[in-house]
Amino acid sequence: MTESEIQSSRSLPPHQQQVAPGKWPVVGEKAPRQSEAAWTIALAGLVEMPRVWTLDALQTWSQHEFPVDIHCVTRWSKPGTMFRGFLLSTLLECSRPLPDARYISFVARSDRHHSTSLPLEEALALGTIVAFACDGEPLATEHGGPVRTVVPGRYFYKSLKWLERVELLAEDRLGYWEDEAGYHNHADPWQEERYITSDVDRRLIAQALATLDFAGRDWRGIDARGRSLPNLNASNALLRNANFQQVDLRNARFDGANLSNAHLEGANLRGASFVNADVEGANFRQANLRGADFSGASLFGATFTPEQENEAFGPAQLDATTQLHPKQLEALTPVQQRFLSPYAYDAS
Ligand SMILES: Nc1nc2c(c(=O)[nH]1)N[C@H]1C(S)=C(S)[C@@H](COP(=O)(O)O)O[C@H]1N2
Ligand SMILES: [Mo]
Repeated sequence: MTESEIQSSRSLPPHQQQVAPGKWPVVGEKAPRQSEAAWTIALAGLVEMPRVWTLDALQTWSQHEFPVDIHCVTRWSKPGTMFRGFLLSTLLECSRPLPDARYISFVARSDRHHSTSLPLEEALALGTIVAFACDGEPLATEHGGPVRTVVPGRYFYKSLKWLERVELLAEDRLGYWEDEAGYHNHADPWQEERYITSDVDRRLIAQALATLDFAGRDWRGIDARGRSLPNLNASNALLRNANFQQVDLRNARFDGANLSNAHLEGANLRGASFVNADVEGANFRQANLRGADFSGASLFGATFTPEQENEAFGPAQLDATTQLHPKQLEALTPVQQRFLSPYAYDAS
């Protein structure tokens, strides 16, 4: 087979297009921070032994070739790109992550301290590479030279140019694009996880995420997993099929909002307000609902506790401060009714 036959035999993720041979678009920052200081790479955070290496030292480590299919979220792909370097796991072996380290953040030697993050386990399982060369040449500056990370199997914004710092964290710290532009934090191109919402003005969503003001917005299907949105104001917002799994939504206001079929599993909804909201079919398993107010909310088909064994999410947490009227339980399955009845009372 010729090279082009090999390339076309490989299927691309949905809605991606292969770049012309020899082409490689430059995306985002074009150059690292100007600095006289020697280039060093630090490994910090939740590790037994924090380390700092000079670039020269790292470059002497044994290197290998790794073929990678690049998929940029802006819809170009460059399959079969050959990166040269070593695996992230090699770097981590030297410092031994502590048991609490669940996330890894890569920070760039760039003016805006550009960064991106991944669950640590995922970064390792995907075979993240610390790369110094590409297709037989040292990495060009605009493509992250002298050293970048490459994460196979994720959109290319998870691959950081000009690596300066690797930090292990207990809690996730959203990366630059993920935070500023609403890029999806999971970024799997095969699932088209491009943006946390599909058809919204990105500046609008960036602004709303920064100010925590979703009031009255139509953001059906928004995927906000892994965010932290305490005190969010989402009154009267249209949030059907939204995904707020494991999101910090303490004291959030969803009064009058439409959350039908929304995913709120594991969310922290302590003190959240759902007054007159539509939460039909919404999933509240394992959510913290202490102090949450469901006055006047429509609960048809909503779930709060598993209906079967071995479900990923356990029962929600409620207590005497959760506001729920016995009448509201009538719209629920018997399993849900039995679970909720100790917490429902008539406050009038
Ligand atoms: N330091 C830094 N790394 C970055 C970016 C950036 O702006 N700054 N952009 C990301 C994005 S969105 C993409 S698609 C790739 C682009 O890499 P390239 O310019 O080598 O194609 O780098 C990623 N890493
Ligand atoms: Mo990108």
